[in-house]
Amino acid sequence: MTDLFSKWRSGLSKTGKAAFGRLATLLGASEISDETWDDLETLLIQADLGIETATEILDALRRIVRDDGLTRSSELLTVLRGELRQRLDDPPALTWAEKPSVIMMVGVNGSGKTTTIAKMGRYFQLEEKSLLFGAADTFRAAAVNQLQVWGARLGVDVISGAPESDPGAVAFSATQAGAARGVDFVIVDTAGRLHTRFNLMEELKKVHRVIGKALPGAPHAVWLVLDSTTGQNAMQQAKAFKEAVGVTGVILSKLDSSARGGFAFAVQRELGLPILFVGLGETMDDLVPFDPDAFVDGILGN
Ligand SMILES: Nc1nc2c(ncn2[C@@H]2O[C@H](COP(=O)(O)OP(=O)(O)OP(=O)(O)O)[C@@H](O)[C@H]2O)c(=O)[nH]1
Ligand SMILES: [Mg+2]
Repeated sequence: MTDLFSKWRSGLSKTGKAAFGRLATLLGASEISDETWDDLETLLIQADLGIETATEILDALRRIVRDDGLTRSSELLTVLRGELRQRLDDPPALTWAEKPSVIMMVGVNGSGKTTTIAKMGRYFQLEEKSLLFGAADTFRAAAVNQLQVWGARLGVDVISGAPESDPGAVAFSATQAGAARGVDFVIVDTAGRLHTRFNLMEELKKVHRVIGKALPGAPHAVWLVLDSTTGQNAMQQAKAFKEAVGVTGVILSKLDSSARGGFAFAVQRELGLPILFVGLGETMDDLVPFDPDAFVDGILGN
């Protein structure tokens, strides 16, 4: 547990230093003034909370300050911590009724899908689950290779097709193979695509449908990997993917590289999708279940 906590802490150090770190100075030992409010507003927006969330939090803080008669700006920090925490849901417990459970990974180019699949593999293996990967990113030969390298390290078989073969066909074979072999999980990698590219989004829908043909009820989860450093722009992507393939959960990658971090709040508010895991680095051990308390502590510091 201590280990996991320090991972959050060090993973979020960039956000802590850059966006939220200035809070300590801002909310020093002074009286609350108009300037405090102005600075706080700027800071929350810069931290990528999104205008709506930032405004809501400021309104709530003003109300509490008025009702409780707070005068010291240092007292605001505690209130802020509570307001931030309250806006994040605990991730739902994941339950897997089917064997295999098929998970499809989607997202724009370079968001971290393939790396996250390796991390998921590691995560499930620690839970003593068996896996199979499907390399349905047939767009680039290097993509299949990348997954195979991770597969070899983990000892997970990778089902792939010939270069430039149909991604649906690969997803179909992987799902069927997973069922035939009786593994616990099949994780299907897909090619990164811009949410604005109509044909590519249609192709993704087809991959989704074909998985369902290979195994009725599959995929059992569709996880969207969002790059935390993208900030508010990722919201449009997320909505498009959600609409196209019924995303069931979000993974925030590269939270360790993000200087903002407030993105998680916007995801929670605007997408109505649970944040399940976060990526805090590039190795296969750098995936942790989303923990709202650790997250808020990590960005605000203690
Ligand atoms: N720092 C950091 N880097 C990450 C994280 N997740 C992924 N990366 C890096 O981001 C880059 C892209 O990751 P990929 O997993 O290849 O992304 P992808 O979504 O599969 O990319 P495409 O298949 O091209 O769409 C790689 O250099 C990864 O090492 C993370 O949580 N933290
Ligand atoms: Mg990839």
